[in-house]
This record gives sequence, C-alpha cells and structure tokens, in this order.
Amino acid sequence: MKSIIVGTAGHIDHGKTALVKALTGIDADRLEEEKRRGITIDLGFAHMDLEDASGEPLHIAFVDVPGHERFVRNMLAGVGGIDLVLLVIAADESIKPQTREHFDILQLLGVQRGIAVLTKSDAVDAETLDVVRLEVEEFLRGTFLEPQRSPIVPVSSLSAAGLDDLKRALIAAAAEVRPRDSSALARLPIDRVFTMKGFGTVVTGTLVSGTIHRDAELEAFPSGRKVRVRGVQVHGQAADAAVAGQRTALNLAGASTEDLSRGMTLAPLATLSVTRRVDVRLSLLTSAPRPLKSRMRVHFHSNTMETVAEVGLLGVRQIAPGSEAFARLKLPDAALLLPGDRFIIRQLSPVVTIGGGAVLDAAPILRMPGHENFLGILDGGDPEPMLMGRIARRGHAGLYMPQLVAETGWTRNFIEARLAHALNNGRVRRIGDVFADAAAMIRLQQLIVSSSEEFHRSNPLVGGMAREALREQVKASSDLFAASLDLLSRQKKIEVAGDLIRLPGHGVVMKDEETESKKKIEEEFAAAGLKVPALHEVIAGLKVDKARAQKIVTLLLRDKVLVKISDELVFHRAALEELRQLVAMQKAKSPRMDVAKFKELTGVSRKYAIPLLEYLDRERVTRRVGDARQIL
Ligand SMILES: Nc1nc2c(ncn2[C@@H]2O[C@H](COP(=O)(O)OP(=O)(O)OP(=O)(O)O)[C@@H](O)[C@H]2O)c(=O)[nH]1
Ligand SMILES: [Mg+2]
Repeated sequence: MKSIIVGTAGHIDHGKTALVKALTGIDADRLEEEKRRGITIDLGFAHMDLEDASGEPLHIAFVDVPGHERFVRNMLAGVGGIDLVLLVIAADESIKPQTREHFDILQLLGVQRGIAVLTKSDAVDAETLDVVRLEVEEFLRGTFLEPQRSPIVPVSSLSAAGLDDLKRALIAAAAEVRPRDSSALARLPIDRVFTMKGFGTVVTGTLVSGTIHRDAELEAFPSGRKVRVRGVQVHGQAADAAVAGQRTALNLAGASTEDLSRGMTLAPLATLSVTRRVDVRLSLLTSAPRPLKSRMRVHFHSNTMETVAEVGLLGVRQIAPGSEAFARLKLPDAALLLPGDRFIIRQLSPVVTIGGGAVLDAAPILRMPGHENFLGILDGGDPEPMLMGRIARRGHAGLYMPQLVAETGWTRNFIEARLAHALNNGRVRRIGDVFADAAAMIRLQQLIVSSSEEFHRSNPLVGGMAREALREQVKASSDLFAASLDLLSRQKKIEVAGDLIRLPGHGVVMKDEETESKKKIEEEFAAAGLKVPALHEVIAGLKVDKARAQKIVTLLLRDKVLVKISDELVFHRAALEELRQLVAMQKAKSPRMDVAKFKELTGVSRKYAIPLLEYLDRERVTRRVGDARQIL
C-alpha cells in the first residue's frame, strides 16, 4: 500500500484544522487548551484511506501544524518529514504573514509538491474568490507550487464544497511522490513522547529513512540511551516494521518518558555519531532584515530538533538577503545531523525566519586545504564523487567503513555499490574495512621509503626502523601501513625483518662468525695503538670471506670505531684520541713541532708519521708551517 504524509501550512485561523477534519473526520486539535482557545498550538495528526486512480489503496497521514506566529517552532518540528503540503489560504483574508513565512520554510526545506487550498470559499462571493485566486497565483509563480503545474483548489470545510476536487488533486499529487531513500540507515526524529496504559513508553515521528523492525536495538541521539523496540505501529495499526515515509509509533523498552523528548532521533545502535559542528550551504531569505555575518547567533531547526547555532561563514564576509554561501555552524550541544538534512534559521530577536539550507558535512575537519572545493562536491549531490572526496580528504590515514557510514548515514551496501566503479578502476583502494585514495597510497609508500632512507642516514649502525615508530612518523592507519609494507617489500623497495623496517642492503644483522670477526678486528686495532697492521692482513686472518669482512670494516668505520686516515691506514678511535692528548701535552712545552719531534713523541715510523700529521692538519689540531707543525 502506498502511503504519503501531507502537512498543512498557512496563517492562523485560515482553516487548516477544519480542513483536515472535513477530509478525515478527525479533530487534530487534541489538547484541551487548543479546543478552548480554538487555535492549534502543537502538531496534530489525522489520517484517511483513499484509492488511487487505478484503484490501489492510498493511505494519507496528515500532520496539522499551528499557524500562530508564536508556534512556528512547533510547525517546524512537523514539516520536516512531509511528502507534500496543503498550503491553506482563507479566501476571505488572502495571503498573510504566516502564509509567507510558512511558504518560505517549505521552500527552504526543499518540499517538492503540494496543493494551494483556498478555504472558506463559502464566506466570499465569486468575484472575491477570483481576486484571491489571482493573488495566490502571483504569489506562487516560479516556485514549487507553480500554478501551471500545481492546482489551486477552493473548498469550504463548512459545506464540503470542493472537497472531492481536493481529494482528486491529492491522489494525483501522491502519484508523483517518489519512494523514500532506502540507501540510508533508519532515522526516526521524535515528535511526541507519551505513555500508554499497558504499553509503557511510546514515541512517534515520521520515519525519514530506512526500516525499523520490531525487536530492533536502537540508540537515542544525542543522549546515547539504548532502547529496544517492543512494538511498531504504522498509521495506528500494529506492524512488523515501519518503512521510510511512514508515520510511525514505537513502543520502547529501556527508556521512560523522561529519557526521551521531541528533538531526539532514534537510529540503529552504534552506527551514527553526534556533532557540534556542521558545514552547510546556507541561504538568506530576501525578506531577511539584515545581512548575516560570522559570529552571529541564530535559532537552528532541523528535523524535530531546535537549538541555537553560531554562524561561521566560509570564503565570504557576509551573506546578503537573497544570496547564499557555505558556512560552518557551531552548536552548543552535540546533535545528530547528517548530510542532506535541511534546516531553518530564525533570528534571535525578534524571532523571524531568515534563512535555511542543507547540511553538507557533519564531520568537518578543521582548516582543511581545498575545503570549499570539497564542500562543492558534497553540494553536488552525486554519491560517487562525494564518497571519493570523503576518502581523499583522509589521505593515507584512510577512512574505515564504519566511519563512512557514520559520516554519510548511508548503508554499507549502498556505499559499496557506489564505490564499485572507483575500486575497479583503481582510484580508490580497499584494504579490509578501510578505504584509501590511490594517490594518497602512493604518497604513503614514497614516504615510507624516504623516511627509511633518512633513518639509515642518521642511524647507520641500527638495523632498521621500529615498525611502530615508522608508522607514527608517516601517520598512516595500521591497515594501510601494513598493506604498503607488503607491497613495498614485494617490490623489494624495503625489507621487513621482524619488527624492523629497512631498505634492502642496510641490514646489520650478523651471524656468529661475523660478530666474532668484528670483535677480532676491533681488538687488533685497539691493541695496535698507532702502529696499526695493514688492513688487508687483518682481513686475511679472519674466518669470514673477504666481502663480508669488508662489510664489517665498513660498519666499524660508519660507527667511527675505526677511523680511516688514508687509503692504506686505519686506526682505532681510542688510539687517535690518545694521539690528540699527546699533542696537546706537547703544546704546553712548545707549540711548534717538526716530523722528527712527532716521531719521537709517538714512536711511529715515517710511514705512519706523515699521514697522521696530515690527518691532524685536517682535523685542525695542527697547522703546517713549512716543514714543521704549529699546534693549535
Ligand atoms: N465559513 C467557514 N469557516 C471556516 C471554514 N474552515 C474553518 N472555518 C472557521 O475558521 C476558524 C479557524 O479554523 P481552524 O481550522 O481552527 O483554523 P487553523 O488554520 O487550524 O488555525 P490555527 O491552527 O490556529 O492556525 C474556525 O472558527 C472555523 O470554524 C470554512 O470553510 N468556512
Ligand atoms: Mg489549526
């Protein structure tokens, strides 16, 4: 059975409630005060069953709203989920302030369809009715109720004149209502909470997306309270499940009426998250009394919730009446909002509707480069680039599926389907549950290699960089990091040795023989002092082959255990240190020293003395003056 939700709208006393009653037989004014004062204060509900043109049953649920300017906030809580509107204009009064304000709101909320109803047709003569009709046509021209496409139906709720025309118009309009989004997780913004004898806590609302089954585990946002659905009612009938677009009542276990209130939203447990910042497209009505600037505070209404928001404009200094811009709204308390959610803003004082827009991103990243470009993509409304943009902005941190679900409110299946193309052509990569932009992955791999190079340069004797330290340095998520290491090691660009990451050929892992040989070389040179043996002789005396011995010597040189002062001569650093001390002591006696004096001081032959003195010159311990040395 097709079912749609119809909202009323219009100025106070124009006959909205009377019209709903004339159509359905139900008085939507249920409060005692409403009956006494003859005005609607809060939302009222009614419903009727019709047959569509082909004889199929059509269920129409009505949400009747108050027209009084003081109760616009209640009106706002009701119109969020409607499929079409009855814009009620009394024929004896024509267009009045809340006709305009309600109509502005409907346009800002993106309501697509409706019927203008001229009520109280019995109260005016035919000429007056024609005049009002012309005024209304003029008012609606170029809007979603363009008179050439949407009917204007005169009725009298008193005499029932025109009601059949209105029903026919409703059936025709209902045929054009598209089924709700099944791509999104269930969300029920609560508009009423009460207790029912024998049932306990009951909440009602318009299910804006998804499906809620009996026994479902839900979470109430923003409080986070867990509830279980004991029973589902749709249009007053018990049902196994409610689907998007239905007026829904849920009997809940796990919460009392104090725990829940209008403005909260029910959604599947542990899927969505609340936010205090939303990036939005924000437009200001032409009727707004002044431009909107950053730091201004406004009333903010979305779905059934209301709060105060501080405006931060992005890329512009102000929004003039009749124009729009991207903005970031700061909310005082965490709220559940998702991309695509429409909202209304009203001035703090005097309280009038000044604008509204759509949420683009409820998980904004502070100071993101290319931010406006990104918002432009989100504003475009095409799911594939929206998803790719969200993934790309996370760089090589990647974006996990649950985060993507929470950021978009879309189901896993929908996300997977919309990303299939980008995954196929390689622009997005998926590793387990995390998605990454392909270009960001390449940058990550380059970064891993360059960080490893850098590490080897500054730590020549360490066998590699600790895996976790490297991951922190490159700021990658663990899955993307692991996948990159896999790829790089298959490409032989890095080696993974246990917990260490290194570039190929930078291993310092030694076998026993090598460790022993290293020790032997070091000891021989340490014992030799300045009268060092020839390097090739030392190498020849080792157990390991020449190539490996060469590698060990290179390591000792890199670690500065050994110091090479000429092609032939290598010394232990301790020996050279002693030499420096000897020379320093000699300086105290005489700052000048010739080769003979140096040989006498050190006990070395000329073969060693000359290269050693040249080494000391290079080290600026001595300076050559003619054939002698000045000690510095
Ligand atoms: N003559 C005549 N009176 C009507 C008609 N419809 C409503 N009225 C009267 O107009 C008054 C207001 O009607 P309501 O239906 O309460 O108006 P409303 O638009 O719901 O008012 P709010 O909800 O307070 O904004 C009541 O006294 C109705 O009896 C009609 O078709 N003809
Ligand atoms: Mg009313």
